[in-house]
Amino acid sequence: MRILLVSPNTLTVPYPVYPLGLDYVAASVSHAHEVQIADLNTLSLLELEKILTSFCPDIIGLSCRNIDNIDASDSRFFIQDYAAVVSLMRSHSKATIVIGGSAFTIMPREILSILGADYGIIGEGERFGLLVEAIKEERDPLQIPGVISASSEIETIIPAPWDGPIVRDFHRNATHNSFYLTQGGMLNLQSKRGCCFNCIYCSYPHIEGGKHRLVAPDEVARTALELQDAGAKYFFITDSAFNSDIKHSLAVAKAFKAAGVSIPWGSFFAPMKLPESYFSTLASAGLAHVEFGTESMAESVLKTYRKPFGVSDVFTAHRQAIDAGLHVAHYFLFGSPGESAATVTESLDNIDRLNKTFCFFYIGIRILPQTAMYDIALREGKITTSTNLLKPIFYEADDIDRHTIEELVRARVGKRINCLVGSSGPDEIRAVNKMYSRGHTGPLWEHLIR
Ligand code: B12
Ligand code: SF4
Repeated sequence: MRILLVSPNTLTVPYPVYPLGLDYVAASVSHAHEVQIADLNTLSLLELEKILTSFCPDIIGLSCRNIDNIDASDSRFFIQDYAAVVSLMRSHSKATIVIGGSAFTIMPREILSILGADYGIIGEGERFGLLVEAIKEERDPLQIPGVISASSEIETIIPAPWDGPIVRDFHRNATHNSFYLTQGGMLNLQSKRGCCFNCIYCSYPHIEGGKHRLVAPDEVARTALELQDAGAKYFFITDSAFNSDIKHSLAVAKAFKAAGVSIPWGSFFAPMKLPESYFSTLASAGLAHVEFGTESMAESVLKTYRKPFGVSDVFTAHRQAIDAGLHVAHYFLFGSPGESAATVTESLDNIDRLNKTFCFFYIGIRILPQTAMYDIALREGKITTSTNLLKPIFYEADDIDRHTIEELVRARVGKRINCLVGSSGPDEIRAVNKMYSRGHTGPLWEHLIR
């Protein structure tokens, strides 16, 4: 059978992201079939149309990565763009359309009904290969865990994590690579799946599971070398939190060194208690950028968020990363249950004490199903079980509204070059694009560190 895998994600904020999920979906398909990837970052809709008529796929897999930009101050919604791509597919192809991806896994039934696809696979895309075989052999795909269709009444619960092999199909000469190599030089890789923490607003443990599934360090290093040999100037490790398994992350760093990985890399980290030499060991293996998911510097809010660290841990982890010579950024998320003018001010006062950093501020927590935040909002009567959460709904704290939080935050950091409130605006996007076109590589926020 001919299988076309499509990435419709054309968002370039904060930078274009290589469609990593499709490499795993492609690897799940038996070699008896022909697989082609179409990445809309590199193809116009007209070019996609031509592929549909010339390649003539039997099955199309569409990757739904982003529902929206989770930014309450400048909300952007992407599902209608994906729906437009599906309707173009319908008018130029008779293929069975299957959707999946992180956005789909968060709200499967809602997205399936808007997109009008034939099937959706909740959770990991490794089950796509099973679905292809079921279609080929005319068996019912709905028997596969996680597979739903618009007409089926199957409950949309996420299946148990995939326990088969996790294999990535990366081709150094794939046509879409060159786009990412010229727009920042960044590719990406995964060193494990899952996050063992359970912060109240976070959908990552739902998407990837609450238990870690580790990729062997040598295998991670082999992939990193492949990316490097393909021309990558940088890679991002997409793990929910790279240091949530300290031992494994150190083993991965050791494997990078042993394998001769020489390009810089970055990842998300939790600013929790770490061995004193942790960041210097990672720095010696190429780590350049640390993106801390700090979210607040008010002790009570960190507790409410169920963060695995307190304010003093943040200062220590920050200092350790700076001492290791790394570029350090923190993400902050205001508007938790119990947030007040006092906690916002406490947080901002502590943030003032973080030296040499870049800060990303988000105001307003996007309520997502399958999170503790959802249960809290429900209990407090801020949503009901019939509220449709696909169009972004942000939690409103009782003691302070989002507008007032934003005023407080902007009044303090709005003019600082090392602070960005909300996801980037047009000026920042233009600046990033300009730097990439001049050959700069990596995430670039290090140029704004103060
Ligand atoms: C790392 C990451 C980032 C990094 C990416 C860096 C890089 N160079 O890759 C950065 C920080 C840049 C980033 C930015 C953004 N991100 Co982000 N990110 C993630 C994270 C943690 C991992 C994504 C990843 O690569 N996973 C590894 C790959 C292998 O997994 P995957 O793509 O999900 O694919 C698997 C399955 O989903 C499935 N699958 C995928 N495609 C398909 C297709 C078919 C047909 C099938 C059957 C299955 C399938 O199979 C794959 C293997 O199992 C996720 C959360 C999470 N834990 O999933 C959020 C996440 C994807 N991000 C999200 C968002 C919103 C964004 C931003 C819009 C935020 C912003 N305002 O800037 C931007 C968008 C960037 C862009 N250009 O698209 C949301 C998307 C959902 C939503 N709420 O809308 C997520 C889910 C987090 C969340 N808040 O819930 N992100
Ligand atoms: S540590 Fe990060 S990825 Fe894990 S649950 Fe908390 S916010 Fe989510």
